[in-house]
Amino acid sequence: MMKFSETIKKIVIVWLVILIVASPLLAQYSGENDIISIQKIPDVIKALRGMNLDILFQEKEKIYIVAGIQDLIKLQEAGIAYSLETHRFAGQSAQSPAAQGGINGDYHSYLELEQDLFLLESSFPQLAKVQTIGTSHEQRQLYALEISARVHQEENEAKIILLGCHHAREWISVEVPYLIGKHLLENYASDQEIRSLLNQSEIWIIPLVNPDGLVYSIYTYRYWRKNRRNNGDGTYGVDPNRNYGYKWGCDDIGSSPDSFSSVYRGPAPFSEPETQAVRDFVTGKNFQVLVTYHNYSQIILYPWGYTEEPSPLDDPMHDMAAHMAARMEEVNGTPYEFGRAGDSLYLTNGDTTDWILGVFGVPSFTIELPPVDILSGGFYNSEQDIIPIFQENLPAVLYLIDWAIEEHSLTAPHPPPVKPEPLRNKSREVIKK
Ligand code: 0X9
Ligand code: ZN
Repeated sequence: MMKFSETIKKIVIVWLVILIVASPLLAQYSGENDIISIQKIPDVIKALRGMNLDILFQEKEKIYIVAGIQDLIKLQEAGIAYSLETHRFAGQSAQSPAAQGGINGDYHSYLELEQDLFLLESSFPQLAKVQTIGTSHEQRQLYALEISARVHQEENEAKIILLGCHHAREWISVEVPYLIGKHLLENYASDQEIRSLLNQSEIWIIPLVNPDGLVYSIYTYRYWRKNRRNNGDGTYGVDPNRNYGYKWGCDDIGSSPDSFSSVYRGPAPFSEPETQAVRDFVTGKNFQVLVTYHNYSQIILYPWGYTEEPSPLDDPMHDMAAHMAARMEEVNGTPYEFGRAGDSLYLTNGDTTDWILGVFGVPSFTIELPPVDILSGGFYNSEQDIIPIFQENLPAVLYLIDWAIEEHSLTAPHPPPVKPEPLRNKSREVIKK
């Protein structure tokens, strides 16, 4: 019979062997994916369809993909050859951002944003209010900043909502809505146009929908996209922009039922605390219009995303996007394309804008911020570009606030008719004349 101490020794050795063998796989599962390239040949393109891979960009002859271990296994099983490209793109992260504000430079971390939102509230107490609208998987607060003249009074005003950072690696999408809010507050007193807009509207800004993902992207793995749900099978993350409840998972084109996928749609519509918070916040607020910021591509997209067919609001949203693009280009000469999401980019289901239009009938836009492609930086924008990108996006928002005010005035119930005053002698005299 084996002695008790020998048994323990054997168990420990077996566990050590398991840990050593499994650790590279575990590292992969935690999200440390690679960039790979695949030759663009018709049979391969056909085979890639329906695999729901995280496609970064395409060149004439190659497709570049962010791939985790499960994706690599899938490709191997399908007999598709790939090359590792991670090192080729590592140089871009070295160029940006500089170290002055921590490893994320001038970009906001979760804590920096939290601090700056409360700073805006305390600097502009009559105009700004911060509200917690929910909590993420890892218990971070999800914040909404309300901006309006007489912010503490309940008023029946036009409402517009700006969202940022559904996708962790899209850092510029935090900055643009935050800086728009800051600009509106800092210029209310001096800028007649902004004063007039804020006197008649409420602007709601949720600059960081996916704080856990952002933290992971800053400190662990720059290309992380999803949130940080522990899927319980060794994989992490749900794509928040596949988790909204309209046409959720209607097919597997652009969203995936597989937990390892970077476009995993989650176990159920609105399964995620982050999307639940947006849903519960938006429901019942009667917004006139929504913008959600992403990057990259320099394009303004509107629903539908789940089909190539036009939505009932296709014409007005096309006109609005055209207006926005024209105003944006005037600022720095940056061209933004525009078009129907499912038609112009690719099909997806469960995204924010389809849900807003599908459930509330409200026009909604995805703005894919710069750069235009991966060769111009992809998910990286240099710190010097943060302000110009905000500046070129500002006139689009001013236009939308104005549009929302007009729309609200047409749809809001009119105030009760003023009771005519009894005619006084003087008036009678006038009538007599
Ligand atoms: O895929 C997305 O969620 C968005 N692009 S990103 O590169 N930022 O991830 C685009 C969503 C727009 N909707 C559709 N294309 N349906
Ligand atoms: Zn995105």
